[in-house]
Amino acid sequence: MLSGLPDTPLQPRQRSCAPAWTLLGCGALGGVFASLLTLASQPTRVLLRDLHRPTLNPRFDFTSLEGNTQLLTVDRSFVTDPGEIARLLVMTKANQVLAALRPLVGVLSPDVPIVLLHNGMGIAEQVLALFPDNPIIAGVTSHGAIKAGHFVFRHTGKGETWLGPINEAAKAHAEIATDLAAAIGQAGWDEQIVVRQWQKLAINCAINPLTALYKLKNGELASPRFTDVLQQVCVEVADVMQAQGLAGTADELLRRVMMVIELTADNYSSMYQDLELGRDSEIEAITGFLLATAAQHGIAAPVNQGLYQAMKEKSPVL
Ligand code: KPL
Repeated sequence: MLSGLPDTPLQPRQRSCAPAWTLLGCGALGGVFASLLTLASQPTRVLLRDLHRPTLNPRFDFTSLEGNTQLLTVDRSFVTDPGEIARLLVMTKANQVLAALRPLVGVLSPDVPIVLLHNGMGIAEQVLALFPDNPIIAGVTSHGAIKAGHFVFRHTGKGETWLGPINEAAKAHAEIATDLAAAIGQAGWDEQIVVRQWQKLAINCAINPLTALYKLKNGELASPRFTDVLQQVCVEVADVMQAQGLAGTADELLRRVMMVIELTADNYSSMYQDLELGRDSEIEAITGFLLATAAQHGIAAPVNQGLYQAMKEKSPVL
């Protein structure tokens, strides 16, 4: 062997220093997922905006479902200098996804899977246009979370999480759901993720505007006062789903809505929290998407239209 040369062959360049997960979006749910992944010893990094450039890695003050609070040091980097990324989990609000991802166009390697976990629909297709070669995965989750301060996160409700492929390239990445399940308790892979997205859309169309407009906890929607409006919202969503060629009845959607109302009874919906904090809500990606799709099929959706309008004007409808 020639002196000075390594005696083992050089390995092809790997993403050796890339953590298993890079999270974009450190709101309530992003903070809780980053905490749970860190606690499960899955190397996790959060991508922060330069605006919030802390010198040190942030310390998350995380309270679990059981009420245990602990401080977790979470690795961080910045959107402008993200470092190696193995898989990107995007947990911003629906209305921030595209702006958050734009700086990564031309930076993100085309084989890096992008997982989108936000409320509402219609965003994944736009992400695909920005990153046409990357595996794009859409997800739905009904976990409850609260951001109670700067890097202070509370896990307030255990929900279901489902992921599934938006494009062909994503179909080979079911292991992402398995890894996620090891940290958050349950996460499934569903090739027909679009059906689950619509079921979640129905839940958000029903729960989010009403809780935000009437300043209620999710559980308060179980009152008979809301029975008719919840039912009507589900009838309209089911009509649009059927027009889209998807199976879904109003009764089934209503059953799911009532189940989430019960399971997250003590939670404030994300739209309630957005409105209270004066932030933009996800109404466009939720009810706005439903109304746009209904219009394409010539379907009237007056109850959802009323809730949409009320959210725009921030005044209750009942
Ligand atoms: O997704 C939610 C949200 O608040 O956005 C639900 C499931 C309604 C839980 O609050």
